[in-house]
Amino acid sequence: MLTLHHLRIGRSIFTVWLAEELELDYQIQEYLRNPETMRAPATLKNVNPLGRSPAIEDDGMVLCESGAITCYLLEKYDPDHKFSPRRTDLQAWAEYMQWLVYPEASVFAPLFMRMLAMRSAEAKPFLESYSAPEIALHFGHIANKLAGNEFILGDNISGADFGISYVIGLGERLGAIADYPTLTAYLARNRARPAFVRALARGVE
Ligand SMILES: N[C@@H](CCC(=O)N[C@@H](CS)C(=O)NCC(=O)O)C(=O)O
Repeated sequence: MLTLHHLRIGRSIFTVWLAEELELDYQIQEYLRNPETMRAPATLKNVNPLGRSPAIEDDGMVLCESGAITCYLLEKYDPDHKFSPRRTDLQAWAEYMQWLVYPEASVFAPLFMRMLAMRSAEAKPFLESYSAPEIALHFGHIANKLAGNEFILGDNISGADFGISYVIGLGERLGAIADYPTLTAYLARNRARPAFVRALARGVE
């Protein structure tokens, strides 16, 4: 059976949400962060050498990186392409891939800088002078794309919505989305989906 290694608090709840959208048969292995360092427990390194979550085990294979896990799960468990365009529609697929990799590749870094600055006992003006305009750039970009759309690619949910929801949720925790009602509404809509509610019942955020 598919095993999903889920570290609280973090991005893996969005993989649990995807598993629920796909109505997969899976089990969750849950990990708690060290409350002082906020790092993952060493046991996660028994799963993958980087000790990162999400990670999945399926058919004897261990896979990390949330975007790669999304692609794998959809390739295997979404043969009708309800959550991604077919590659034969090359432009639609390329746009989908762009939005799928964008959260981890571009949006996360300035959010992480803010998180570290907020956790630091001393002010970090250099970090904040870089991260604040970058966060505004990315959240403005996502809000523009979402304007009038229910999901990032239009009327239908896709694999790209899981990572986008993660970075917006992180932005919410960091107090960075108050100026973007479009993002707040998108997050609320996604969290209200039955699959997300089921995900939260199985693996707390
Ligand atoms: N780019 C990776 C990032 C994975 C990652 O860093 N996950 C965090 C949890 S949200 C983690 O495992 N952190 C462990 C630690 O910092 O000790 C992905 O998209 O999966």
